[in-house]
Amino acid sequence: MSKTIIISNRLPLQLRIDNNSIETTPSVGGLATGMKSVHSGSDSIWIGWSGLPEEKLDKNLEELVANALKKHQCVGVPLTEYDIDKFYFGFSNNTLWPLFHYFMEYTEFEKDTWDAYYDVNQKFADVVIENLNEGDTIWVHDYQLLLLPEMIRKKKPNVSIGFFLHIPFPSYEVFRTIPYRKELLKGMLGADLIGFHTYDYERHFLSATQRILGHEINFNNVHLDNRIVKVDSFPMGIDYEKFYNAALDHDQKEKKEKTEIQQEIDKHYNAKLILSIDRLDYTKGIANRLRAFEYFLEKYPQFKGKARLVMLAVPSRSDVPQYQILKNEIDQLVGRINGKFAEVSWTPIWYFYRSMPFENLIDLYTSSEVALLTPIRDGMNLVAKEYVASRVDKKGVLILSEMTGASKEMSEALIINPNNFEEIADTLKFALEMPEEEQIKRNTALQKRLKRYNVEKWANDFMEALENTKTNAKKILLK
Ligand code: ADQ
Repeated sequence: MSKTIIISNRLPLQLRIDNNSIETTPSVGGLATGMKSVHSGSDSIWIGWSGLPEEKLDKNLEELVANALKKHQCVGVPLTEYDIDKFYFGFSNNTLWPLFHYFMEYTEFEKDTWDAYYDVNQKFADVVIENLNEGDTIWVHDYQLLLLPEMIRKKKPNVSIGFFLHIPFPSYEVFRTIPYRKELLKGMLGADLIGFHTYDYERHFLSATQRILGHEINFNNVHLDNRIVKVDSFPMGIDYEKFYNAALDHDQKEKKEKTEIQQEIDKHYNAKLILSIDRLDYTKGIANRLRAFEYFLEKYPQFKGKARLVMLAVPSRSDVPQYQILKNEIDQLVGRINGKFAEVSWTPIWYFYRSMPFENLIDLYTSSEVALLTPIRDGMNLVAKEYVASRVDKKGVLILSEMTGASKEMSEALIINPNNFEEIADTLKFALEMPEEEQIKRNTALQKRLKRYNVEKWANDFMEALENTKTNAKKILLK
């Protein structure tokens, strides 16, 4: 029986070694949820790193881990601490991540991290080949595995391969600066179908392919010597029902069942909440947001005591120096702004630096009158969609950076330039004063779209397009 093989850097579960036994907890991230419909059933496996470096595993533990993974239809790729350091923190997060988000000043080009990136992609390819049968379909995810499609194709020329990039693909002028640009493009072009969140990323990729590799492009088809690769956009959605239903349950909770955070929010009901949630990452525009909020309080002092920024930053990549610098900058900014404006009964910013359980995320989504999301660059931004899905009464205003993929589909949100503090301050005022009928009108339209294009539809659309790609490519080649 043919199967689908999903491949991503990390497997969709967390492993913990406890006294020679292995505990597994499923991941709750967007990708894990999104792929649920593809990964469920007996005809699919997921290949990725387990999160445990080789050095931590003796023969016995290795077997235990493999068995635990097998129960969840997962197969591990063995990575060493060196691999993680050079491939993950190195080339993936010090080269590709900043460059693809237009942070050229943070981008490092190091030969040893590139070599490790190549070697780890090869390790993934080896595990895939070991698990691959004739007729299987492969779906590779994200920027850590750009070389993988070609590596698989070399060994298995006829297999059907899809690739999806979760972050932006930068414009040609930025992409061309990377020394390994040809290798990276060729790696991706090993796929039959390459998917992006937006049409803009798709165009950037096609333009880079044409100018760097000289391939002929026909609409969104790249013509190679003996194959055609289709390039298309598939904007990722969310598990709409999960957020909507959780918000519905939340609203029906009796007072005594409320979480501590919710009780605290209820006590401060006289200040409207402006929410932001992101991983602590320089691409998310957290420092900008704080400065813009400070400017807002200066420009519109009538909101002192009447509005509060609730900022949740989830720790991320804290071994990378830029992330440590950013963390310090944010700590200082929050301290300074709170020190400057706080009154006995009101603190302008509530800042949480941690991951929160799902029910607390729902507390925040359902209690905030405004969501203020200001990334400098963001492939999609699922938080924007989760906020809107959680507004059961259809009230609430989404302010969203035009640099996010999500802004392309969410035109009823208030779209801002994250570098324009004047615009952010004015938009915040406008949002806090927006009449309820207008909020409801905007959210009704947004919810309708999010409900229809949910994450399951995204995954199914991609798989369907992958299935059709080979047939269509053959037709074009025969013409
Ligand atoms: P991320 O950069 O991680 O993803 P995002 O799309 O916002 O960004 O997804 C974050 C996810 O984490 C959301 O589903 C959110 O609910 C969850 N989350 C946030 N804070 C949390 C917390 N404190 N506790 C638990 N969960 C939390 C990358 C790209 C994005 C792209 C996605 C999907 O950078 O641009 O949208 O992949 O393709």
